[in-house]
Amino acid sequence: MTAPLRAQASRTATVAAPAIDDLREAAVRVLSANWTGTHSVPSRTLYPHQWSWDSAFIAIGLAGWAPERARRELLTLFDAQWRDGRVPHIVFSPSVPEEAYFPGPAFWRSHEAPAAPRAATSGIVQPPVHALAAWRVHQLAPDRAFLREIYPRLVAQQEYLRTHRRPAGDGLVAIVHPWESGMDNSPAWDEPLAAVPAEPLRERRRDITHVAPDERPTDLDYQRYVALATAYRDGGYRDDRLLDEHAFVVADPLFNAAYGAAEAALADIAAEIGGDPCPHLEEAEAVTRTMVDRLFDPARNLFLARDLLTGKALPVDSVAGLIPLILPDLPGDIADRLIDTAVTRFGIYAGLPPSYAPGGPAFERARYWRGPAWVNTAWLLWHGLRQRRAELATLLAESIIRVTATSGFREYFDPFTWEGHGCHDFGWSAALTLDVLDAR
Ligand code: 2M8
Repeated sequence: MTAPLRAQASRTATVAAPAIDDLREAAVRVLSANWTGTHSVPSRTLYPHQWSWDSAFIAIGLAGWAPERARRELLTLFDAQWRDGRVPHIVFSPSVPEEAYFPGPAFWRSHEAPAAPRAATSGIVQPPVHALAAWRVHQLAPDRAFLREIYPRLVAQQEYLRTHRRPAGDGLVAIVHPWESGMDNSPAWDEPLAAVPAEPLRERRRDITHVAPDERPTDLDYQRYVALATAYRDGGYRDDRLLDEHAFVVADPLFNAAYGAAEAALADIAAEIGGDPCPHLEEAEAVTRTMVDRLFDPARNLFLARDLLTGKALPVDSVAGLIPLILPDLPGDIADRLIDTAVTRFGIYAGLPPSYAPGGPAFERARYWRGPAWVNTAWLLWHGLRQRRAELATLLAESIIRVTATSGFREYFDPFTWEGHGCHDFGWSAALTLDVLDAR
């Protein structure tokens, strides 16, 4: 463990009961303020539309006290599902002006794509954590009618990934943009992104009008993000020649773990509504096996992303490499090795896991996904640890509570001091705090 993480280990005081009540009320206030009537925004300032994986996490936090909203959150997102099954990473609100977020609907031009829905959306996806969320919402507020409504849409989401996004034919789902990973400027993307030609931005970035530039991706990153999205859009968002025509094609362990965990959740959902869980269980098992074969690095005791254009593993200690702990079929010995890494290199005894392991050459404690700790990755790890190492899961839940009680529902946090960064009143920080509070 690094020195600052060891220093942090002394912070074991639990949050007192009145403070817990305040925290719960504050979380509900944030989620109420971010609710638009049909869905939630991640942040009223920085992210004024509906984001895909944010909505899944937010639905989980709504389920305990506003279950009707939780279900509406997910159903609104899936109303914007494309006819090919893809669930877009952003659904744009018509009432929000174009200049509020870049790149907005005029950039993505989804209505020109043959499979697009009526709503204006982006054309890329995010980690498919929605089946997991739908199942959790049902566990917290049982409603079979909701499960029956959402199940075919969740199946179509998986089907899109299975049939359109496995370009290498090796069973791994590919992402075609760093934004699809949800961990946009993770150091894991530095190498593949360096091969993407940067083009000068024609539009002004809006993110750095809300948040300090040194907490966000650089201009060079943005130039490449926009170049990649432009190329995908100009190709009609087609996926048939990705390995020949696209400049960024990567298998990410977090994304693939979400895909596998979604199949396991679909098995539960299918069983609950009288469907057949078997195909889902088989697919969950198959993707777990493939991930262990292709992405697990026994020297690092961590799953690594793989660049599918070069075939090379990307040797970066990202928290994404621990997320396969959410796969129910992950072999026990691999899980133990991941847990060891989570404790020794990501310090989860002492706080939330940093997005990138401290000590690595790209580590920055305040810049977005290059070191800071995030509540959603901590929650995914908590979820993965609950059945395997209950005492560690409890510690992680207490850390989520202590960090948000100390610093508020910020977007992300310094992994050593817990100072908050990014925007305030951030949806999934509030929602997932509520979930771990309810699970106590
Ligand atoms: C961040 O990503 C968006 C682009 O999708 C951005 O920076 O503008 C990421 O943290 C992503 O994971 C998240 O879903 C989104 C909204 O919270 O913000």
